[in-house]
Amino acid sequence: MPIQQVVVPDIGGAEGAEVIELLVAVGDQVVLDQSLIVLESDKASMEIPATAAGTVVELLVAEGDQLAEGAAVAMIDVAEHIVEAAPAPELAENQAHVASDASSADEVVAEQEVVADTQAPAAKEMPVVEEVPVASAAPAASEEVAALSREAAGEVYAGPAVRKLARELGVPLERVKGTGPQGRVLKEDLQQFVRKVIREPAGAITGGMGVPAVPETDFAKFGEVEVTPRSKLDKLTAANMHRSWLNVPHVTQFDEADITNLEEFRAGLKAEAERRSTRITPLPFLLKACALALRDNPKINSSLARGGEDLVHKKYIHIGVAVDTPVGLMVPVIRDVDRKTVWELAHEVAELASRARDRKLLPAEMQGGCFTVSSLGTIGGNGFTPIVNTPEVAILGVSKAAIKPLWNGAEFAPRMMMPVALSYDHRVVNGGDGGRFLTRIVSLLSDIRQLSL
Ligand code: CAO
Repeated sequence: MPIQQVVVPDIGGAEGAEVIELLVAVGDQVVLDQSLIVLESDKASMEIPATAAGTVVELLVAEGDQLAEGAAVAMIDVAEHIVEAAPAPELAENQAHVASDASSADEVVAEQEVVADTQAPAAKEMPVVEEVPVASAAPAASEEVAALSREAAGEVYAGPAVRKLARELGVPLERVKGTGPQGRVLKEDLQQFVRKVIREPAGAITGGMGVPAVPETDFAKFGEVEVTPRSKLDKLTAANMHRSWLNVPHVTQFDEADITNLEEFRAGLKAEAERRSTRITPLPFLLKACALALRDNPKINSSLARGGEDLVHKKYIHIGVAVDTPVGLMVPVIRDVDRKTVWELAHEVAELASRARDRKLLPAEMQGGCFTVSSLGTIGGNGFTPIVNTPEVAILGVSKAAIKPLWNGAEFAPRMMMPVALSYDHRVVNGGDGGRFLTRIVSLLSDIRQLSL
């Protein structure tokens, strides 16, 4: 039977990625597209799938290996008798096991670009690092001297990814105790350093104005508890939200869009949607409205650069859509929304959301967003304040539409009203900009004929 080599495919621009988990062993039978290993790069994690069904006869990688595009992963003895699409019962069971593991901390999932760099790992992931009293921003004098002399002597060993992360976090590498071979500073060491700094009493960090740590509580003292490790994606999202919350002065503005006519129009598209094997929800109309409003309000389509000295105006309109998945939040990005039809957008949202839930998104598919839409329309609630997905400067939160009485000048008429909330970065967007932008979106949704203009 032919032997097929599985290689690392295009991993979306990642220069090198570490093997962090082997999902199969030699002798395992695999189906087409079954994940073989999990790779983690600086920016994202992804699973490398089998390119054929068969038996794994050789695994060419080990945990910790660094791989680039084209690197050999495994050899598969291609078995013609194995049904490629539908897994055999025992394989299905195996896959269910893999899926149910998805909530464990060891499971790694693709992650959005913006959350990738500052994760604070859970205690169980921490390497054992001896207590070093240098975690505050004001280390003792002797440590300062030691750090400076290490720096001066060029003695800090760290890879380019760790150096980049340290630069982004503003951590002087020479102050981080490396636990790798020959004292090499690892990503975990940086994370440990940052974690310790964050946990230092506020006074130690900034002389009284830092973020006070929340003390740990022994919840078991008050009743039965169960402790589960958080998924990597959850922790990454938490780190990103925290960073955005601390950096961005948020303002949230609320409104309601009268989508009665949109809903009538959408109901009339159901048959056509079936013919096209797709579903049409309010979301693609929303995306279209956002794209037009972004085009008309370029400040919302910008990002801060050079520490706030410059504003980068993007001439493209790429919009991220928050997708709720069993392992956490992901934000695939739809490119050139302004140039796509509502049908194209409906198809793409469904396709990206489905691949997000299957953890098949490439890192590049979660990068480059200019603005984000977070829809809780199916879940309920009449409003929420979304957190800006930095370095974007605004995000739209959509809540569940409901029929409400609206005064039309003569009487109250039942109208389908959809609550929308725009959070924005007040360093860039002023109330007037935000107000104009949100009003434009509401106006476009209330009269969708304008979407075609
Ligand atoms: N009000 C009322 N009904 C709504 C609605 C709204 N604002 N938005 C969607 N719906 C309806 C849809 O029309 C659909 O009903 P019909 O089939 O009868 O038309 C139904 O709800 C289900 O929609 P959907 O969720 O399958 O599809 P979607 O296009 O609205 O959303 C996606 C796709 C990927 C955004 C969504 O599945 C999802 O993951 N949402 C959660 C995002 C999230 O977690 N945000 C919070 C991030 S911050 O923590």
